Amino acid sequence: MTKTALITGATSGIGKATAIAFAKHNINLIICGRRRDRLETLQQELSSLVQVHILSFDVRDKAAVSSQLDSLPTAFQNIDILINNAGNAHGLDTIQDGNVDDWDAMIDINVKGLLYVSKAIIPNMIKNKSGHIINIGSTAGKEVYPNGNVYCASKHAVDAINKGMRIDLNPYGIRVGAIHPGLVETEFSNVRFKGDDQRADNVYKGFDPLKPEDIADIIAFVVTRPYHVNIADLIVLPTAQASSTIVNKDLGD
Ligand code: NDP
Ligand code: 8X3
Repeated sequence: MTKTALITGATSGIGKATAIAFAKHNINLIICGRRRDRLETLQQELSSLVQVHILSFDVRDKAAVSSQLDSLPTAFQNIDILINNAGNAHGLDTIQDGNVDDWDAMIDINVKGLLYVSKAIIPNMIKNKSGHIINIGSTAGKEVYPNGNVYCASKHAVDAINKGMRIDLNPYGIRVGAIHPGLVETEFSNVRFKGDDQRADNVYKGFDPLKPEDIADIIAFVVTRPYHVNIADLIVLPTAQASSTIVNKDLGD
């Protein structure tokens, strides 16, 4: 039977690439993000392959998350796969120079937003005794790097929530796993550096970073394994990257 996936953060980067990969695997889509125009363009692009529904909301808005998910058309109410992907870093500062609004954004989006969306979708998975949740963490959820403090904390929280979800949903046969990418060239650094695109571009200069499609391919592989196989935790790095702080730029791009 055709499955339905809800992807948060589908307007850009990893989420958008995952929507495209899923459409090629004949998985119906609920694509989410704040930039509705981008969702509409993606819907047009993919609707010849699968059914695509748009939900435009800010994951920080608890009421909007629950009302949007409560208002899904019948054909989209049974969500088999949840990709908790929406998130970003805001700023790259020492803890003493950190901006409190940036801290709020990262905790509210990357942690609380993921929880709000999950809270709305898990009950139906429990009822079905079936479902698959993939949480997009980060290498920043496995190690802390200079100036990464609160972003790293938010992704460590995703790592812990992923493990907690897997334990608590185990009685219901729900698959839960996380994918933790290293450096992926998306709009991530443009957001982190608040529109300083040159600084953002420099992050990915001098080596061959991951592309969003690399992560999307892996997510598609994970969700298409036989149901008794749960890929629980996966770190994916560009070959040039050994850790958050060690990137070999001698190889070139
Ligand atoms: P992008 O900036 O390209 O995409 C971020 C996505 O998140 C957008 O679709 C954006 O949609 C959505 N989003 C951000 N804030 C909100 C919000 N408040 N409400 C709803 N949606 C929101 O970055 P990536 O694709 O790289 O990031 C996707 C995930 O991957 C994030 O969780 C990130 O932390 C993680 N990651 C990224 C890595 C990288 O190097 N790029 C490495 C490791 C992990 P919109 O703005 O339209 O709302
Ligand atoms: C994004 C990768 O290294 O900027 O999570 O934290 S990094």
